[in-house]
Amino acid sequence: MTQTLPSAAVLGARAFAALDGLNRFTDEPGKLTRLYLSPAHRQAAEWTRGAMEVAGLSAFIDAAGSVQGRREGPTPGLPAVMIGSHIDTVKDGGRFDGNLGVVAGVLVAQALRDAGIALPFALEVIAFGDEETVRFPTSLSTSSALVGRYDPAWLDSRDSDGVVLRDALVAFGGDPAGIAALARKPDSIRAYLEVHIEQGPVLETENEAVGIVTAINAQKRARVRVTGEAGHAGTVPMRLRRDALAAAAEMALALEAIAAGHEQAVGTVGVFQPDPGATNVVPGAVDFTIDFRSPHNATLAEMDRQIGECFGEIAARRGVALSITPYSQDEATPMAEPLQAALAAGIARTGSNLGARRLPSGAGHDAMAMAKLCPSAMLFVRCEKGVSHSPLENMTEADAGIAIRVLLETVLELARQEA
Ligand code: HGY
Ligand code: MN
Ligand code: MN
Repeated sequence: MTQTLPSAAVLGARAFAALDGLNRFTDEPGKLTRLYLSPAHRQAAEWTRGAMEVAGLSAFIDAAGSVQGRREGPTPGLPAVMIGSHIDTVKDGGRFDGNLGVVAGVLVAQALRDAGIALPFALEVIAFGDEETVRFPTSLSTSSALVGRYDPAWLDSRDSDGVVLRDALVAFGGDPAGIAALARKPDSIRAYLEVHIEQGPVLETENEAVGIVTAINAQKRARVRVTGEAGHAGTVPMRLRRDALAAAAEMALALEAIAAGHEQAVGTVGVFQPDPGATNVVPGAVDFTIDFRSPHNATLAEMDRQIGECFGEIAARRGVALSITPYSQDEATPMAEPLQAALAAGIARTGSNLGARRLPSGAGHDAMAMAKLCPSAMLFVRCEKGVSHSPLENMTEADAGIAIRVLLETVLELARQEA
């Protein structure tokens, strides 16, 4: 068997062909919407399992809905180097967020198998299913299952249509009772590597194809409910109103001001649902979400305090009731230094013209969960104007190929270290 490895250009072409195949599966024709446990997620999981098998991995869809593929090392049961990302998307999302990292893992496995290169460890590829946590109020639930931090309360959570996660998981073909058994022992995974588009402008601005993630920002999300008093839009005098929407709007602007007050922090209201939502009715209630993040845990805690204080003051002044229900929180997560160095070595082996820019991640990733179990690292790839969570998300085939070749070289670097 030859020892030749495919060039970055060949890997890029393969990656784009694979992404075309994977991204046929959507819950909204004409858009890419693939929510956790939806019919499109099931189709995508089946496609991914097949692609893993073609690449020489034995693959299955696990109890939580992730797709796991594995090829043993010289003897069965050795610790694995795991390559992964997610195949769920946001609503009307981009083709590359998550999907690229899964395809990258499959192509690395295929290239090593085709070149007849045996590794001193097992190789695993995983496609997580609930990284976006768009459908249910969970937090990286499928990667949390792998690291033994699955919260059983998630099974009772409901999506916006009232569907219970447990029921959706059974309908998907998952097994709520089998989730606990997915937890891996810490020494069973030697390293977790994730390739992901940057979803920001730094690499493009600095004309770098790839970059090494130093840490993933701390983040917190909560559901907020403001309850006032519904009334006739034409007859209730302004001074007598307890308008829930006006109060919630003031809170949204307050979150924006709090985030703007902290260097590198961000704050977003992404969901905003007035009730009853009729033109001639003063809104009696509003449900909205808050998502706030910072590179520093202490700053996130201070923002949390400010939000509680500020929202409480607005509610008291306006005579409305307020409930804030946090559902997701992750500390700032540093990426393993030795794996950052291995990625830098992989970059150096891929192209002398490539930089090894280190940068933080403002976006969350499954690597935040995996880092609680094993050394984890991420390779960022340039994307057009840094746009993501949008159908305008784009990148070049050449950059995809460079990133996958870097990943391949990094796995070989870990193999050299092991030997
Ligand atoms: O929201 C995030 O940071 C990630 O894309 N789910
Ligand atoms: Mn992602
Ligand atoms: Mn995303």
